[in-house]
Amino acid sequence: MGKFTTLGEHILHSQYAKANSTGELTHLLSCIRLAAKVVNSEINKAGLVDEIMGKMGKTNIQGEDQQKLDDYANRKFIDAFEARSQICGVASEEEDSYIAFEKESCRNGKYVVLIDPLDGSSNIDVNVSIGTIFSIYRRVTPIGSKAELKDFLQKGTEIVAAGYVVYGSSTIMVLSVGQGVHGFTFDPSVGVFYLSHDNIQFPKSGSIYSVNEGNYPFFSDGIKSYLRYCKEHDDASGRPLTSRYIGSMVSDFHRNMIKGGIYLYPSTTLAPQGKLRLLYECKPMAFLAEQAGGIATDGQNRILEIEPTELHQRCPFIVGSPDMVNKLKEFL
Ligand code: AHM
Ligand code: MG
Repeated sequence: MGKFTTLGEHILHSQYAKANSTGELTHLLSCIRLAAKVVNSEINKAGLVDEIMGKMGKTNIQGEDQQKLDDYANRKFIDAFEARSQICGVASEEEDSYIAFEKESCRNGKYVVLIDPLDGSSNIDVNVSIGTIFSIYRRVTPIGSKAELKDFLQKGTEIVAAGYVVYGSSTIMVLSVGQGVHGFTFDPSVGVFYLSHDNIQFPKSGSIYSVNEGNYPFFSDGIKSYLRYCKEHDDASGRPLTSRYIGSMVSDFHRNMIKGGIYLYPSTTLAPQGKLRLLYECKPMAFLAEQAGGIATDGQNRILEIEPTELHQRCPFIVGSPDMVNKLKEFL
């Protein structure tokens, strides 16, 4: 595809190239694009509009504070999904349970969406990059029925499409429908996402490691030795590495995928399953990582092959350039 290719054109092109494409996924992805634009516009007002800033004063099912923008983004995406008929249900990090849409047209939808509407929410109030993460699966229950839990508890190997939006110095949507990873930068003057990063590949190795090192005392001995290795001086292997941690996984992942690096949120003695959610955060990013030639693991298992047992399940997560992830594994 040439210069000035839009996200819409790219989606159409990738779907038309597929046999048996009914256009439903195309419509669904357009719906995500539209909701992302709406959320982007609201995020850009954070700090200007008082009501948007600050906490909602309530917590989600995982006991975390919900920010107003979390709630706004959550509603915008869910409303957009319900307004179209391609999906029968949605599971969101901000909802207690999954939502099975009642409308008959939705019950005839063949997809479900899992979403983290605003990842990195602790960064909202301080003008630091945040993002949206989504993944799309084909339902396993019969078309025409209401979505059920088993539609959402699928292995990552079943993902049909996944992506994220980074609301940063510019807004970018990064998407894969299983044919590589492509990035589209938003031009706010015309309201269009243009293809800016065609066929993104993780560099084989890199010089960046991203981790919340404040958790060091609670890491396993293997992770501690790996972090010491990252900081050792060794000219031949280009160490010490550079430490970069934004605290918005989407943004840390995005930078590492472009520049080469590794992101880790491992288990700790305080949180043996780590912090990140398998379904909303780890699997979609693992899908994108593998599509871009990277590796995503919990330390032992390929993330995409982990069988989920509950919606808000957490999972240790290590993702990045293949040589770096393989190096880390030697320490575990
Ligand atoms: P969130 O979805 O509630 O924002 O939490 C996920 C975020 C990740 O984006 C980020 O990498 C991590 O939590 C940061 O956690 P910590 O503050 O413990 O380093
Ligand atoms: Mg999140």
